[in-house]
Amino acid sequence: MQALTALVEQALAEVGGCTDLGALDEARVRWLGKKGALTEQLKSLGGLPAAERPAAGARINEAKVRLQAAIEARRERLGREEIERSLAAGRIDVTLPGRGETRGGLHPVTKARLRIEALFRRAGFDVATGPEVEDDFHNFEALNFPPNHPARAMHDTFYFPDGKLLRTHTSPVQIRAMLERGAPIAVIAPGRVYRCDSDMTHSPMFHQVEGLKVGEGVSFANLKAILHGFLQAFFERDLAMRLRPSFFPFTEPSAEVDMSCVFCDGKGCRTCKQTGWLEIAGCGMVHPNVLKASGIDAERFSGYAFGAGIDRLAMLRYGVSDLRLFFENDLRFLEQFRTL
Ligand code: 2NL
Repeated sequence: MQALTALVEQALAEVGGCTDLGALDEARVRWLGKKGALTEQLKSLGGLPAAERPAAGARINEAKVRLQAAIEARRERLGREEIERSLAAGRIDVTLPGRGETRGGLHPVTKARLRIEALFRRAGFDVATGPEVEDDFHNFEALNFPPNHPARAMHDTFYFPDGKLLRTHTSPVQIRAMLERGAPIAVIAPGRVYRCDSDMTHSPMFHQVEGLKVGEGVSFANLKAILHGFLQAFFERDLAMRLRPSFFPFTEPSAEVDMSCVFCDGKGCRTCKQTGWLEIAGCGMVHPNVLKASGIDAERFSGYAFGAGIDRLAMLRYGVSDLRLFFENDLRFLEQFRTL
């Protein structure tokens, strides 16, 4: 009787000292398992006189039940503590501010191109695209460049071994459009062009937009109006435009397009080299030979065409001083064009 009481005290103390479910289960096996200390007590009942057996058995069973209840209570408490620990470890404070998502943005050259496309669409032009790998016919011959003419050398062309080339301007897109759709037609052709030329202000790949309108009675005055209207809309201000005589094989007459400097308003500054003017495009009336090579009746139809560098337009519009910034893709530069 004395021994059983001591045994139960020891068992309860051990159960109370268990700090995890594993240790508690080991204790249970030690005391109540098949070879457990209390189980052994029951087995030893056989050695008692028959008269004492019922009372002793009852006490041992009572001790067993008490211990089982203690183990169960301990198990419940340890289980609850474990759940609470894991909840505390994985706690998320939903009231904390988020880390935030930084938005991407369009490259300034893309922004300029989309702006140009929108403005010309509004003026009734379609936007056309075409291959960057071209053939001699679409890039030169149809544009009235005579074979072996020095103007071809002027374009610093990248040639492939099979005679194909990287287009030096987007004119071939317009030649293809005229061949496919005939006249009347009004298209612009924005895109990448390539010239074997690289320094501070020239990249071997740059972006050009050309425009072409062919119809009955299309005049040089129409050309001036569309160019001036475009420049004022693109730069969102009143600005002066002037034309200077020039030469291109594919237009006659031809002109260089200047606009009053957007930085000094024509007063003279570093950007315009104190002239008050910025050279912004080339233009002219489509040469009859070009119309003919494109399957258009040059007696009935006339047309104007122009070409401008998108990179340069983007530099002037967004105040970028160095062309190379457009091609380095430095995020510190590009981030400044993110729109919210
Ligand atoms: C410049 C000059 C120009 C054209 C491009 C053109 C296209 C066809 C027919 C006739 Cl299909 N002309 N394009 C005309 C005049 C000038 O570009 O300085 N570009 C950056």
